[in-house]
Amino acid sequence: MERRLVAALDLVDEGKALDLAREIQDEVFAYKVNWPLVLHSSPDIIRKLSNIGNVICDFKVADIPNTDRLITERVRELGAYAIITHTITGTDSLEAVKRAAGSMKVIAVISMSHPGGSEFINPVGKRLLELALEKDVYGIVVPGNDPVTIARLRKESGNLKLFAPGIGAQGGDPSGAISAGADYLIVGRSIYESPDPVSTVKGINKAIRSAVGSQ
Ligand code: NUP
Repeated sequence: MERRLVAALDLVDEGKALDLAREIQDEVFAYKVNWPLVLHSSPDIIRKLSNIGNVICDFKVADIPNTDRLITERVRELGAYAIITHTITGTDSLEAVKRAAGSMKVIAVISMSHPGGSEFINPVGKRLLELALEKDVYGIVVPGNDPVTIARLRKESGNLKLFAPGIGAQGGDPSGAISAGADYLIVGRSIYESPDPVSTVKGINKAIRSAVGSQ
């Protein structure tokens, strides 16, 4: 079966991040890199991890088009598979990311999984999804701890791939998110804080497989 697990490597030690990436290499679809790891190591971590597997840079790009372009071009040069961008900064900013990304995939944030997400972003999620669809992004970020919202977004988002963080530490469960229609699960702390990450990822993959079977 196609791999559907993305490991969020929010570690602050480059060596540990690389060791973990190698350990779980056969079980994951991609590694997600966020600011903590890059700021504690260097942008070159993107290149190093890309030699092991797909890297999704979760930089939530959210600026004027020129700055967005400069960020996206660099991420692309470093060999990333995909970049995560905000959409709330509007049409021109999303267009700049899409253009600079070239063949690199663009994943758009149209909703967020934490409680603060319901204050500003989630209420305008419908409009943000329209923009993401209009600009033909590859995927969207959906709240993995909210299967009702995932199911609605699955129906409304055509062929877009649904990436769902919020599993484990934020309360979501793998089967609930996959059954609701998520394509990929993004899991951080449950993996990198586990005393046995390999058996943890195997357990998550088992839950994914049985949920896919019941879809
Ligand atoms: O809405 C979002 N929620 C979220 O947790 C959008 C995200 N990009 N994330 C990211 O997913 C978050 O920054 C972290 O890197 C990961 C979830 O980690 P954890 O809660 O599994 O540790």
